[in-house]
Order: sequence, then C-alpha cells, then structure tokens
Amino acid sequence: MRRITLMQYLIELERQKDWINADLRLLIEVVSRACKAISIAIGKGELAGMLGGAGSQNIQGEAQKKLDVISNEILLEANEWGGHLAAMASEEMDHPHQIPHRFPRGEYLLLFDPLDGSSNIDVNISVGTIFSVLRCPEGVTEPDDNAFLQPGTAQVCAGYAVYGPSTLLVLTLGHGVACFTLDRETGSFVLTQGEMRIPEDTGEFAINASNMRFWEPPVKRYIDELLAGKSGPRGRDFNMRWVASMVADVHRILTRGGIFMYPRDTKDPSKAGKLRLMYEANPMAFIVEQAGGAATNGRERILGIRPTGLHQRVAVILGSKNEVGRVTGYHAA
Ligand code: AHM
Ligand code: MG
Repeated sequence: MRRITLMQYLIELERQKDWINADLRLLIEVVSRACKAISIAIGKGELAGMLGGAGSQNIQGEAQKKLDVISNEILLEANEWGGHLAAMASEEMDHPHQIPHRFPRGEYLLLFDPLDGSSNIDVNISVGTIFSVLRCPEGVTEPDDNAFLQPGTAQVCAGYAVYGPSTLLVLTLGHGVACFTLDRETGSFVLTQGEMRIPEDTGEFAINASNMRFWEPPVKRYIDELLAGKSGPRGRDFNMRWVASMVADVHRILTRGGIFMYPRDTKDPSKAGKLRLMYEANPMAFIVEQAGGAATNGRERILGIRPTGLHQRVAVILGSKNEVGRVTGYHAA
C-alpha cells in the first residue's frame, strides 16, 4: 500500500485543489513538527524531569504544568520565523504573541491550546494539542486581541494532535477530516484515515457527572433519560466514558460516535462553561461538523458565536448529530 505522508498530502492538495496555498501548507507542516517535538517531550516523562507543576499560573488562574509551559514554548519558537504568521494566541498567554521584527510577517493567525487535558500528564493518560487558523484582518500589522475575535466559521484550518498509545494528527481544511499517525521510526505523519465520519446516532455519552448538581434542567433531563436506560423514555441502554482530556474524548467520538458535553452550570455563574471558545470549542466544532457531527452551546451553533474575549469560555455539546440535536432541543423547550 502506498504510504502518503502529511507533506505529500498537503502538496497534492496545493497542486490539485485550490484548498491551500504554500503559506498555509508551511504553517501546517510547522505545527505538525512542533506536535512531534511535544510528543517526544511527553514520551520522556519523568526520565527528563517533564512531569509536575511549573510553579506558575496562566491568565485564567490555573496552575501550569511544566509540560504546559514547554509545549507553549515549542509552538511559539517553531512558528515565529517561517513568515507564514501575523501573530499567535495561546490559552497559556495573556495576550497575542507578536512575530519578532527580524522575521517576515504572513497573513495567518494561529491559536492553540498547547497541552489540552494537562491534569492527565502526571498519571500517564492521553493529552493533546488543539489549534485553529484564522486570517489576519486586512491592514492590521500588530494584531491585538480584537484581530483574533472572529467567529468559528472564519477558521481556514483546525486540527488536534493526540499523544496516546500512538501520536495522531487530525486535520480539517473545511473539506472533510483526515487523520495521520506518527511513524516514530521515520518521523513522518502518515495518512491513516482519509475521511473521518461521525455516526449520526450513538449509544455513548461523555460528561463529568460530578457536576450534576450544578447542571441546568435541560442537561439534567437529557442525562437522566440516558441513565434510565432500557426502562426509561429512550428504551435502550447507554454507555458512559470520560477521559477528562477533550482531545481524547473527541477523538473517540470521531472514531466510533458519541456525544461530549461540558455544559454551562451554576458552579461559577461568572463563567459560561469550562472550555475556551477560541482554543478548544471552535477548532473542535469545525472538525466535528466537517466529520458530519454537530456542535452547539445548547442554544446556538458554536461556530456562529461572535467572540467577545480571547479567553472566553463557552458551554460545549458536540458529537453525533441526532443526540446533539436532542439536547439542544431540550434547551429550546
Ligand atoms: P485544560 O485545557 O486546562 O487541560 O482544560 C481542559 C480540559 C479538557 O480537556 C477536558 O474535557 C476538561 O478540561 C476536563 O475537565 P474536568 O477536570 O472538570 O473533568
Ligand atoms: Mg484545554
């Protein structure tokens, strides 16, 4: 069987379709190389002193792990010099990172959650990197927070890497979703699934049930119905999974279907949810929709939300279309 590397895949898209230009191709290659470096750092774990806290906090007051900081640095350094970016924004940094003046500027903005699910690092459970690409607005030379505040529909590309038993890279350019597996011997990402599709129906759900007492009535109703199983209104049993790494939970859903929920709750009324719109919800919603699934905040399509803050949080309900439609319908009822 002919093995197609990520580089070949992108060059073919550039040659045969109008989906990608040389700058966007370089951007994706550089991000994939950074993900490879992060994968290697994670793989070394305790042997290289990679585990544990960094002794610092991010803008959201969350304790940073050493690998949060290292992964952020790897992505920044890899992407600074290529000339493909106008600026970068990260879940781990207060404000956008400007491209140093000694390097050329490009037309794209890159956003990332450098290490998603970082509470799982120290216990050797899958974590990942999530990224999103926007165009820099015309005429903007020093992109500030406002330059990034574009709805998810404006994304030109989104992807994630999962650092699990295999390291995978999942990518969309708005024409379906492809999955690449890192060949650790050759160092290349190899195309292993050209067209990921999420089944419209599912028997599996993912939610952190320890928050149940804080949920809003539509979410409570939905989960109660699933838990009632065969003897309840759904007339069948459902299974539950929760990795607590969004990348791993979303990847499972892309592989075999399911619904993922981190809904709005009353735990901290000042926050609309736990997950971040720009670094987590938008890229994942783009990927999930491109694979035939759906993504809402319970009230509207995630990709349609007009962002008001770089680090804003949002409720997330995504995955198999018919289940996402049902919960969203309960919010409207
Ligand atoms: P992080 O970006 O700080 O790692 O937080 C996001 C993670 C998601 O990957 C995951 O779905 C969620 O937080 C888990 O939250 P909880 O610990 O409340 O179950
Ligand atoms: Mg995260």
